[in-house]
Amino acid sequence: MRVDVISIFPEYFAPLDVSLIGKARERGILDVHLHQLRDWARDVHRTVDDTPYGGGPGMVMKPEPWGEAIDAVLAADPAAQPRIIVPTPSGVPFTQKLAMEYAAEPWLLFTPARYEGIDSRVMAEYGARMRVDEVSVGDYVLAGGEVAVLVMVEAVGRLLPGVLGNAHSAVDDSFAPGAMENLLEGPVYTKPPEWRGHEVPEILLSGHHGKIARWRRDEALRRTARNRLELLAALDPETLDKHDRKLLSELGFPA
Ligand code: 6GU
Repeated sequence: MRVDVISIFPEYFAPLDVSLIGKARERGILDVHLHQLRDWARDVHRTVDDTPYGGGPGMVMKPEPWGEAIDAVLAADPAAQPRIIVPTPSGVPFTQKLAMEYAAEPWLLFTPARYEGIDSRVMAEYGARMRVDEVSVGDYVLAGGEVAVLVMVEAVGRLLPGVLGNAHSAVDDSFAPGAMENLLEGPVYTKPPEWRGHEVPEILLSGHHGKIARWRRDEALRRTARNRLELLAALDPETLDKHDRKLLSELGFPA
């Protein structure tokens, strides 16, 4: 997968050199290209922002540098088109489902903004020619979209074939489609079996795979009920067995 990022802070993306994503890049699974937006500014001060039409606080990113920067990235492969992802707190929520969709794309272009965002005509211009998604990573406001891009590249990158080993697959992830859809993963343990008087739940030491799977599902249901009631409400009743229903009604959530 090719990933391009245009930003006034390309140095913000140093973490992409490290760990899982750094290794994926070394192995050629992920091809990251960082671009300095100011390289496409035309004045001596390399200005990329201006005051908002209609008044109000803050500054808006000018359309011309973004247009020229995006055109230059598109020209890298005129036969293909990237999916353009514009990080903004006003966007659609970034979810595991969207991460999986992006992981299936050959080419992503991220355009993280500073200030109050990018002149909306940039999204209109490219949105008429290709897919442009305005995406938010949560209900809070960051100082800029760069950290949101790091979040998305990490979530997408770990789903690329060959990035996680088989031993460490993404199928049991919280939010993964299938059995874990709308469920949070429960607690995990490793050696020693007792630490500061806290014991590992005995069932995990039993070697009884069926009972362990059932216990893990119970814990996932409990944790979801405790931390994310709205996810519990979104559970598909078709995916709940008799034991799930019994547990949920004991927790005070009759099916
Ligand atoms: Cl994508 N950008 C900014 N600046 N703030 C955010 C966000 C994005 N998602 C949540 N908050």
